[in-house]
Amino acid sequence: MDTQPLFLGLDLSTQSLKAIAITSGFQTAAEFSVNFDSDLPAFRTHGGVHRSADGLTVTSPPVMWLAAMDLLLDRMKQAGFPFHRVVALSGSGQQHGSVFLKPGRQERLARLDATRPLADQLKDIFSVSHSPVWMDSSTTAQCRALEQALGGPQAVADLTGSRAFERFTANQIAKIHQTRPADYNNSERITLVSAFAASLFIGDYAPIDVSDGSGMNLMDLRNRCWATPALQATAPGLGDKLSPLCASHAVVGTIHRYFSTRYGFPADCLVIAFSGDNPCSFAGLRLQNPGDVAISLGTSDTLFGALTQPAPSATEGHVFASPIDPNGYMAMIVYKNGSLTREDVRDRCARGSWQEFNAALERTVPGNGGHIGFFFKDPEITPPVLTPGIHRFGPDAKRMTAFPADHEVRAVVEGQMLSMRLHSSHVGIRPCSVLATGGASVNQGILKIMADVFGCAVHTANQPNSAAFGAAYRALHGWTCSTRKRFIPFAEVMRDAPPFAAAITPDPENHALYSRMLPLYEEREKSVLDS
Ligand code: ADP
Ligand code: XUL
Repeated sequence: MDTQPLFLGLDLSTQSLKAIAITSGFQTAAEFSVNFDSDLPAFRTHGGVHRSADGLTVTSPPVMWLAAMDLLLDRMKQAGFPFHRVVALSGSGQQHGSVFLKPGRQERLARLDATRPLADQLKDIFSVSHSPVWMDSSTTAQCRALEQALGGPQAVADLTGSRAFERFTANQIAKIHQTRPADYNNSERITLVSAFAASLFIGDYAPIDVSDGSGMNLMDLRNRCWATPALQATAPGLGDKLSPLCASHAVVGTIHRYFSTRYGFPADCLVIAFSGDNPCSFAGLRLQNPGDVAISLGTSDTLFGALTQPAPSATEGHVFASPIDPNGYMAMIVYKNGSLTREDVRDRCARGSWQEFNAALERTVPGNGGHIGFFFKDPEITPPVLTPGIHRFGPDAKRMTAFPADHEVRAVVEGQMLSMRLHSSHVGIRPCSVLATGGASVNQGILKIMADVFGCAVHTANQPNSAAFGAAYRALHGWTCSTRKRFIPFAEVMRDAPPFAAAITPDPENHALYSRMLPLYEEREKSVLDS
């Protein structure tokens, strides 16, 4: 019988709760999941959330997360999952979402009764029964107030790593304090989704790891402690309500006897700090060296990069403390116009076929004969653009209303890649290697332009569930540091992980051409933003 130790990664995301167990040899031993809408219909969520009529307020019931944990662990038990082999676990949670707990509930967590489900015992611990989640955009007034109190958007970014964003926890807490002061006052503890899930496993309030803590507009990014001016500007007495911060590889406790008695975890199973889903994906994609960049070409496009020096921006992106390096940082830039915008061009100009799309790329040359386009099919996050539209510039710098079909195809891909290079440089990213993931990373034509624009090798990783894998890797990392009683670099722990797929190498001439094109692209972008 297999007796290898297992490392468990949980992923409490917006729509589902997943578990992935790996061996120290990086074999995937098991995967399980619970979908909130279909498996827990009593909570009446759509996509895991409830939306207000105006769509601005978006929440999830935290009791649903408890019920999901009960169901997931029960399913694992029924399937004969070898809980007794799990030596460490960690987790990933959707970022920014907050959980508000009534006074005295620490005691309740400590006294869990192994004969009853979690949801049954803990359903009344929440002072706010509907947790704000990252999709909420109802707190613009609170964002402006925070920026005003701290000296403007760049000051907030310099202190916390991001300007004030509606979904960031400070602004959500400020809204609760202003609109429901009694609920705020009745909250002894305010924590993140990730740290809340960790609290269940240790039977105590778990600390917030510095990486997920960076998504709150409340943490001093460089000193990795709560930023007093931000706390004071958010709500009175907040410093006493927040969980303390901890390193992302820290052991936050050993597993509560509830889980060893009910499911068979070993009594000494370590619980490593839980973190946010993007930090966990960053770990799952093993971005361990400065200059390592991952680009996920999914529904939206996301770029992650490892940094040694943070350069937070008031206009684009976020800088978080690294989830794998206590002295490092990760930058993240999100684009709304990703695959759906490429699909729109494919459908209009390449008869709905990726093959035709790539043939059009083959028929055109790098630089696109001077045709540059900005494709905002949807309002864009990076750069911030509210009004959808397509802006085209011809070789003579004149605006054009349409491009020939082949130029349109190349323009959308070149424009997206140049934008990623430009805006990632604004937050301090200097790529040395790029790892492409997500649905469109199967497209060699797109990857070739990516390699030429960034001027570095592009590898591919076909790894769905990178957040859950990242949580399992972080469990292994934290466990290794704890058992060896010193910090071990993440890269050393991941040394034997399977390599990513072979690279596309850049053409130096094409790269030089794109480097010359970048200032022109930036100028055109400015004119689009001003118009
Ligand atoms: P999600 O972000 O929802 O997880 P995925 O990472 O699965 O999305 O990516 C889905 C997208 O991948 C689709 O919208 C599709 O446009 C894109 N895609 C799939 N195959 C190709 C291809 N050959 N070339 C370019 N894009 C592709
Ligand atoms: C990141 C963000 C989302 C959530 C999704 O800033 O808001 O990616 O983390 O779970």
